[in-house]
Amino acid sequence: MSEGNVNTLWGRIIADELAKAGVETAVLAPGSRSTPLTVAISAHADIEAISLLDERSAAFFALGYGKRTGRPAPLVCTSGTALGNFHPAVIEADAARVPMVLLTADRPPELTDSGANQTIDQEKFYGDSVRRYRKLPEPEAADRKLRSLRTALSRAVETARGPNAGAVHLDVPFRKPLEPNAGPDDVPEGVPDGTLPEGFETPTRPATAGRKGPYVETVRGTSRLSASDRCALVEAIRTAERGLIVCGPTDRPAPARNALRDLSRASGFPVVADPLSGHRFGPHAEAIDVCGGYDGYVSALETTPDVVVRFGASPTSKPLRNYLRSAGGRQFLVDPAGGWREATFTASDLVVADETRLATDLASAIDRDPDPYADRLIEAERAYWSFVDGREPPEGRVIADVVRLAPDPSTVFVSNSMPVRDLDRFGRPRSASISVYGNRGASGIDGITSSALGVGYGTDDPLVLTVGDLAYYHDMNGLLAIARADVDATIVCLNNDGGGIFHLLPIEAHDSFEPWFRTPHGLDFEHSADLYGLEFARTEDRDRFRELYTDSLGSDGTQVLEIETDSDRNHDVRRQLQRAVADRLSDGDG
Ligand SMILES: Cc1ncc(C[n+]2csc(CCOP(=O)(O)OP(=O)(O)O)c2C)c(N)n1
Ligand SMILES: [Mg+2]
Repeated sequence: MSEGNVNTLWGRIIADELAKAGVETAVLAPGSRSTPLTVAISAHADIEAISLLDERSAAFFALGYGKRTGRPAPLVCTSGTALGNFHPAVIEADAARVPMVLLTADRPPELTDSGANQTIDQEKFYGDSVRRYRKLPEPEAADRKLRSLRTALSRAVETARGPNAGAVHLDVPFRKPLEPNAGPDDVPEGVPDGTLPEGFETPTRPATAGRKGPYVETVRGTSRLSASDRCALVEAIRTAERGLIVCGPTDRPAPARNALRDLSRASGFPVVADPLSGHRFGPHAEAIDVCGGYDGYVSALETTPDVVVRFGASPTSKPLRNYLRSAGGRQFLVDPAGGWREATFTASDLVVADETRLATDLASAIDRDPDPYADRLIEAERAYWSFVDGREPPEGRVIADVVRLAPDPSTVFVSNSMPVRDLDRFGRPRSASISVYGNRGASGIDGITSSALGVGYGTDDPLVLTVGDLAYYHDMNGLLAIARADVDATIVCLNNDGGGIFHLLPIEAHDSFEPWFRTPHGLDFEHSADLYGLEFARTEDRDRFRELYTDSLGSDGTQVLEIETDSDRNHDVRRQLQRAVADRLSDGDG
């Protein structure tokens, strides 16, 4: 580059500071006002920039990447409606605590409310869905302003990462010229030949000169209970008559697997693991009793625990949530961010502490034998799996196979609606390292494909996406990321021609059910695979699916495997099975 102006300088400092703060990937959507950001970030040697064209899909892709890696992939878009398309993913990031950094380009302030083209009010655009909003000042090559810019960027990355992770929104105004052409004489020497001006390249504070890393280094401790608060918890666990550990959804296993294993062994409390908790699958599932079939049998259990230790967000399973509500006893909700994620309001204690630290501390202070309730739960778990194996409804069977046949290690993304519920009910715990993700923060069926591909971009594991047909339809634009980000996936699309989940609701009995709720569409998705150059196969047969699935996992490229199902029949079998399981458990066949 031979030229530059103050916007070029501003963009380069932003890119440089993001990289120093640990950013390795950024997602850029095309547009003009964001030119200084796009040019600088795409040219930065330490940032892998991905160009995605639809802002809604781009934002979900960045969300997926943030879920898998725990690091934000900054998003760049132009001014106007473009930033509106980030909003659904920002909502999910807020609810599910996913790190994101949004850099929305804006017009100069005097154009707000002027009728100027593509100019909208971008101030606090995402309301309370972001952890922080900052409008950056207009670019200027002044020392203090540039220090403020670096501080804002390094803090944005840190704030986005947690402990209450979420999105940080930086609105970035630019006035023309936006391209890296020579502008008015407003930058110091050095910019025109492509380097940052001396003094702006590294922090100018003498004490940190030459330090690598971000302009502001953040050191964060882990929160730990005081000895007396810990004692109270130890006492409650030690004297429990019937104890249980519940692990709800979270993107990083919390507590860490070994710490959970130690706590379960020391307390004698069995573990109930949501499929999105990071604890349903993994080597620890061999060392301790991990229960995964509860969604199918917990409502039939007569006994409830009197002490429950709960980690993560509220469980996906409604039967489990109802069971915990009916338990009533002492329930400890552990949340390092001090949030409240328990909508039945039965938890009695909020424990604000790091989950791993807490589990390790408790494990070293307790030595309690399993109680008869633990034995009963484990017995029900064993009986459940041996009974349902081979009796699953058609869609549940596919999901059971998806995790049963997934390689070790692998990463599975599961869509909302029936896929996540079926995984909860039919995904049997395994000792293989299968990392499962979903968008359960706000449970949208938008952005599923993009989120999955973003997750896949953040790992070397083979990637599987299990998705319903409406969710697949919703984010077909997201398929573009397969080529543009070079991600391979096995996409299992359960096509029941509409929203099968609505069969679970009383609206099923009304005339409006079919046209307005189940909404059959009759789309042939093979065309979508053709459009994006993907392989496509369709089957109704279980054995054929298994074959296609294992072949896909063992080959390069992306395959879309469509399984045709009849949602009516699927729900009939699901209901019958539920009744049969309940009868069996209450017969004491255990
Ligand atoms: C963005 C968004 N719009 C609407 C909904 C409401 N909704 C929940 S599930 C569902 C149907 C999903 O259908 P599909 O993906 O085919 O899964 P299935 O129910 O058949 O398992 C709808 C419309 C939602 N959760 N998110
Ligand atoms: Mg469907």
